[in-house]
Amino acid sequence: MKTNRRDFLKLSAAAGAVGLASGVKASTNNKPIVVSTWEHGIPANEAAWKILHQGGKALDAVEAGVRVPEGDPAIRTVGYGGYPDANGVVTLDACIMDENMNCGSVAFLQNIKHPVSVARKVMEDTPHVMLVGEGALEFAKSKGFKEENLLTPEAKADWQRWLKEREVQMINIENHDTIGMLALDANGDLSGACTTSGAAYKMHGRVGDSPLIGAGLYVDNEIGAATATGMGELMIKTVGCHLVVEFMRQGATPQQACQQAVERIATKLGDYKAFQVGFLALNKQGQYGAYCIQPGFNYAVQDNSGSQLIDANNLLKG
Ligand code: SD4
Repeated sequence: MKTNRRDFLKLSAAAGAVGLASGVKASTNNKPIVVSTWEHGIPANEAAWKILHQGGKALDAVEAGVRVPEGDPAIRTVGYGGYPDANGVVTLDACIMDENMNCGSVAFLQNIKHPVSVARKVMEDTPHVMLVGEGALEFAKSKGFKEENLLTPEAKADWQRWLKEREVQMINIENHDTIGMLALDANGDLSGACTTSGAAYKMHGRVGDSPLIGAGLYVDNEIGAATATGMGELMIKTVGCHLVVEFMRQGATPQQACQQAVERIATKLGDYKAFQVGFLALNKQGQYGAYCIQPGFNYAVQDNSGSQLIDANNLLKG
């Protein structure tokens, strides 16, 4: 059997997992480290690691990291090349949060390839946290971002096929891949970023959890950070990432905290089995963990011991 890069990474993750016990390293001070959602987290982490391993800031690392899938047309769920909404329009959601509770966010942003960098400008150059739609676009242009068409011919063809059948797309197992990234730098500071084109063929105007501080991303530099992927409505209803961080504050490991947040969703929301939700968390000590509803969610980790892709444990053991 041919072993491809993905299999190799999985194998190395499995080997590492013996000593890892869900991301709990022997050392309680594992820094720098970067973790991110899904397989496309591997090249994204590589970009973040270039900054982190030279002693750079977590904030710079997460921005540089998530820009990789944002700019990659082959990644159909983030930035350029992302699936459009039901009207055939690519609308992007992103946010970023630093170690001082500063945060910035954009939602329903169109024609800008790197929404995370616009979110950072909102954070740094305005008194606000969130800009949406036309206002966000105007702001981005005023900061020198160039407007460009984000709908690739491949994404357009998929949308045209979808138009014929108009099947409602649920975010379940295959059709999602938001990138959420969390980093702890050599200085011991945490930051996070999250960016997505959202649910494929969503209603025009729909905004998910990814740009919402507390739902799709949360960072508390005393405790830890969390990000999410999957059916955003479930994270919004439970303020999921804030919940994960609060569980860590109460003493849970990142792994336990993610599990408890998924269990909260399962307890509170009757329809949870139809959807996928995955949480990923990193604490102040550099311990990490993840948990999801359905099998299939994985996450990428890069630290001084190398790069790994790890399958998250799930509620509905498949
Ligand atoms: C959303 N949470 O818009 C995003 C989609 C997603 O992996 O995570 N996809 O609801």
